[in-house]
Amino acid sequence: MSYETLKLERNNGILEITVNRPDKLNALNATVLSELKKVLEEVKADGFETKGIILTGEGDKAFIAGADIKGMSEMTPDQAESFGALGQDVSRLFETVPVPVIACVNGFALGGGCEMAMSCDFIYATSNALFGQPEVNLALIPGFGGTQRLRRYVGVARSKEIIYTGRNIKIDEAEKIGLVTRVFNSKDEMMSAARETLGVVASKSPLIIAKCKEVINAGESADIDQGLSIEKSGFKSVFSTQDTKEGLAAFLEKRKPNFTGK
Ligand code: CO8
Repeated sequence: MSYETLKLERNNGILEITVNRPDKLNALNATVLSELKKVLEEVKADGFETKGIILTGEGDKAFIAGADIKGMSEMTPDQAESFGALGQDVSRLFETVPVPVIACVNGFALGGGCEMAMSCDFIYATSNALFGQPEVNLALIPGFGGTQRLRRYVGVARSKEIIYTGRNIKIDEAEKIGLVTRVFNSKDEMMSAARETLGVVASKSPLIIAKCKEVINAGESADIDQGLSIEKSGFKSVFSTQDTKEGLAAFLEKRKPNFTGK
């Protein structure tokens, strides 16, 4: 299957998705979003054939410079609602697909680009990365989840300051405020590190990683008692898996576990 606006590469179960519109700084139009949605829905249904995902942008200049401004300039309110819904669906798929997703941010991650990065599990970035929610400069508000997700990374007050001013966030600040998990000197270094991280995670039971992701995400909108209750149910549920029996037995038998995803 070939895509007009995405490049896909698979190595050892790790899927690398590169948004490929470098002449438009990888801006997200409806085609990019529809193609991302299709790929992510396939991963969701592939029974852990895919063990992890890397999302990045083509070239060194931009990860994703936002939603496509030209496209938005011609939209009616109803069309804007559908476009916003499509972007939100994609962001929700990155968030809920049952495998780890790393955003590898090279250059601009503005508006919808910052929002897509934040919907991944965590963000690796190069030292030339630039983040921001500049929507107010266009008399827009963030529409692919930025009003909800930025505060989960940086807190409510800081997210308001960033969104109200529409200012850029350079890498030192992005790292300091917890938006970015790790910083690299080059894109090659970042991609190697992301592959290595996902390789480590892929050596665990995919069921257990999926459960960790599900429980952590569910806790985002829960209070501490609800969150602990969700954790308790998750903890109980893994005891019905073969992988948990195998993990515990392998430790006791002083051997490496052989996880099957069952
Ligand atoms: N959309 C469309 N095209 C873009 C975008 C974009 N977001 N960003 C850059 N481009 C295009 C430029 O128009 C230009 O195309 P062309 O060569 O045909 O004129 C090409 O990419 C290269 O860009 P520049 O020449 O501007 O490159 P510079 O290095 O001079 O500047 C910047 C780079 C600073 C990143 C600049 O391009 C810029 O400011 N881009 C816009 C950034 C922005 O404001 N992003 C947020 C957009 S709004 C948004 O994302 C809302 C998300 C939620 C939507 C919900 C809808 C309901």
